[in-house]
This record gives sequence, structure tokens and C-alpha cells, in this order.
Amino acid sequence: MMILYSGTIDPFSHRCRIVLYEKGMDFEVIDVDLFNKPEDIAVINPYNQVPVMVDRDLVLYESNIINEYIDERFPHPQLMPPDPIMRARARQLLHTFEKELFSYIPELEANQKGIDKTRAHVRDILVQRASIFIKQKFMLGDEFSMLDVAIAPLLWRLEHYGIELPKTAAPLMKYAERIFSRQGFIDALTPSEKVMRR
Ligand SMILES: N[C@@H](CCC(=O)N[C@@H](CS)C(=O)NCC(=O)O)C(=O)O
Repeated sequence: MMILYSGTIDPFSHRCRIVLYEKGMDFEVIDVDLFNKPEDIAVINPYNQVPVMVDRDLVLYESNIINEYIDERFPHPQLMPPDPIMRARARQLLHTFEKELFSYIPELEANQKGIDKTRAHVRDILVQRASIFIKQKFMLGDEFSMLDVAIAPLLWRLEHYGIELPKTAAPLMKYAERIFSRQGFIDALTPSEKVMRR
């Protein structure tokens, strides 16, 4: 059985939990308290971070790499596009999310000096993407995909990180609600994540 070492409030682990619950397969989630991290995480991940997935002899880290493996191993419902060109575009966009948005997670979590500039930057990037949701339900079109999985933990944490979106971003928030209402998303939330949003 697949085992996921997962941070209870970590947005990257959150991504992997969403995929596991969307697939409805057998797995075990081991909760890791990042304030009291067990020593074995450093043994299985040289970067000493979560999430880490163990599937028999295979050990994987990096949320998007773990998620692609789960998607290939359990292809229903498929979360990466089947067509190679669309799949390449999806990977490109996953990379863009990491560079433009998720690279700021440590700053948002630390809530230190200069945080307002970081919040404004993340807000502006999200606002730029809002209008596509007037035309389509999800990031890649009308089907839920790995792109929605990748961005959802940030959308869930906007209030928690002190990021306020303007009214012009209403289509983006409607899109977020569409993700938040999925059973897989609801089941993947830890008790500490549930209370992040009112
Ligand atoms: N790029 C990695 C990022 C993982 C990451 O940054 N994990 C953080 C939690 S947000 C962590 O485990 N940090 C170790 C620590 O806080 O001790 C991924 O996508 O999985």
C-alpha cells in the first residue's frame, strides 16, 4: 500500500492528499508535525521535507512528481491530459505555478517583514488569471485536472496568508469554490486545514 508522509498544514502535502482521495484508492497517510519532525524524514528525503511517498521499494519526494506517479499508477480518473502536447503544456504550467506562486510559500508561512509586498505579488498573479474562468470551469478547460490540484492548496489558504482578492477576481473565487466542493477535496482536508477558511 502507498504511504504518504504528509504535513498536516503543508500546502505541498495537501496536493498529494487531494490526488489520493480523488482516485479513491487504498493508501495510508502518516501525519508529520513540522514543528516536531521525526528523524526518519531526513533518511528518506535528502531535503528533509514533506511530502514523501513510499510505495514498496520506490521513495518519491516533490509533490508534483509524487502526483504524476499516482496518476500513472491509478489512471482513473486521469488527471494529466492524455495527449502529449497538452500534457507538455500542463507540465509547463505546473512549473509556472511553482516559480510565480509557490516559491513564495515559505515567506507567506513565515509572515515576516516585507510580507505585504509578497502578498501583493501573489494577489496580482492570481488576478491576472481570473478572467479565464469566465469561459471555462477549470484551469485546462471544463475537466478537473492536475493543474487544479496544484493550485487549490494556495486558493484554500488565501485568507490564512492574509491575501485579499479584489472584486475583479470573482470568477477565480467561483472557480475555487468549484474545487472546494469536490468530495475528494473535502476528504483530503486535515482538521487543521479545515479551520483555515471560514
Ligand atoms: N517543492 C517541494 C516543497 C516541499 C516543502 O517545501 N515542504 C516543506 C513544508 S511547506 C517542508 O517539509 N519543510 C521542512 C521543515 O519545515 O522542516 C514539493 O513540492 O514537495
